[in-house]
Amino acid sequence: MKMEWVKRLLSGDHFAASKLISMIENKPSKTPEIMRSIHPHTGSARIIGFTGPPGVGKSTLVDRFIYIACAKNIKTGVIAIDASSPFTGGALLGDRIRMGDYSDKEGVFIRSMGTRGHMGGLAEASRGAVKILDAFGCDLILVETVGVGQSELDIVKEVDTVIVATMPGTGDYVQTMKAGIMEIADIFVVNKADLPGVDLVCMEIEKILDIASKDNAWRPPVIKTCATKGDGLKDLWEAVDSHRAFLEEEGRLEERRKAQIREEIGDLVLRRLKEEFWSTWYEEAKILELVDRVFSREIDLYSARDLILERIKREMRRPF
Ligand SMILES: Nc1nc2c(ncn2[C@@H]2O[C@H](COP(=O)(O)OP(=O)(O)OP(=O)(O)O)[C@@H](O)[C@H]2O)c(=O)[nH]1
Ligand SMILES: [Mg+2]
Repeated sequence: MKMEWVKRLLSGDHFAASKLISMIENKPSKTPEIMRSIHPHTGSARIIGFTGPPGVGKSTLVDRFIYIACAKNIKTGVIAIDASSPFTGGALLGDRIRMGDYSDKEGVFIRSMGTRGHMGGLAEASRGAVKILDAFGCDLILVETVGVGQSELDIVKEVDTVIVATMPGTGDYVQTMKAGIMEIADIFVVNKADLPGVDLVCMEIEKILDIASKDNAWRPPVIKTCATKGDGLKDLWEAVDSHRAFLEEEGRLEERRKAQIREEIGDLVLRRLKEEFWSTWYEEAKILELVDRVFSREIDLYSARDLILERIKREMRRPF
């Protein structure tokens, strides 16, 4: 049954793409088999991440990108992770793009994924969704993530180019960017350039870049946009193209993607180990016995840990 959906996906069936994403969202036990069968068909899409604090205009920027991509006949997929605002694509393209699971009119596939109902974790589900859209034949995949912190850092694990969006009046955000976000941004966007204070934010970012950028090979450009009017979008698109060209030099894209694969393998292994621990070990009488022994001061916590690890090592030889 799953293979049938995969076959339909590979032949470009929108509904199959939607169905398979639902499968990995709702039944993560099916994910390995799906991923195994689509893996040979992935790797050719360009993947761009849009991140930044709530309300800066990420969805509006993504909308604009969809619009440009459509005009260039680029098959585009969008994954919006935990985004609170809907796409306004309708306003841009009449009723040709509708927010929803799939829109098969213009070669655009849009999908929102929320934190709720993800048995296997949102990061894993969203990475899976990106791979499904890749196998589906999307040439361009846009990933929107909202929030500050982990979700922004997770984004680099799946994209080629990270666009960090800010807007005037986000001084605090710019300050926190020093911690972590500077390193992940390939391009900065200061959106809502129609509002006062835009140059100040640009200057702030440039100042931080002056101090932070040790690797001179790529200095993230800072682009001003007004997404609602479409101003600056051409510059942003060009910046993405330049970054792509940069990645394609000296094997950087390959290096980046291999680093991502490494991270993903690591995440999968750790998740599997955790599951094994919680499901099999934590409930076992054996651990309760260890708790008693630690409580009575017969052994200490670290010895208890080592005893468990020893046993896991032994028993891991059996299949999970
Ligand atoms: N003035 C102005 N408003 C904008 C601009 N871009 C987007 N907006 C508005 O800002 C609001 C938020 O835009 P979204 O695109 O939904 O922002 P977002 O970052 O996707 O928001 P979340 O998904 O909730 O994090 C909407 O009312 C937009 O119309 C802009 O360039 N200028
Ligand atoms: Mg949004």
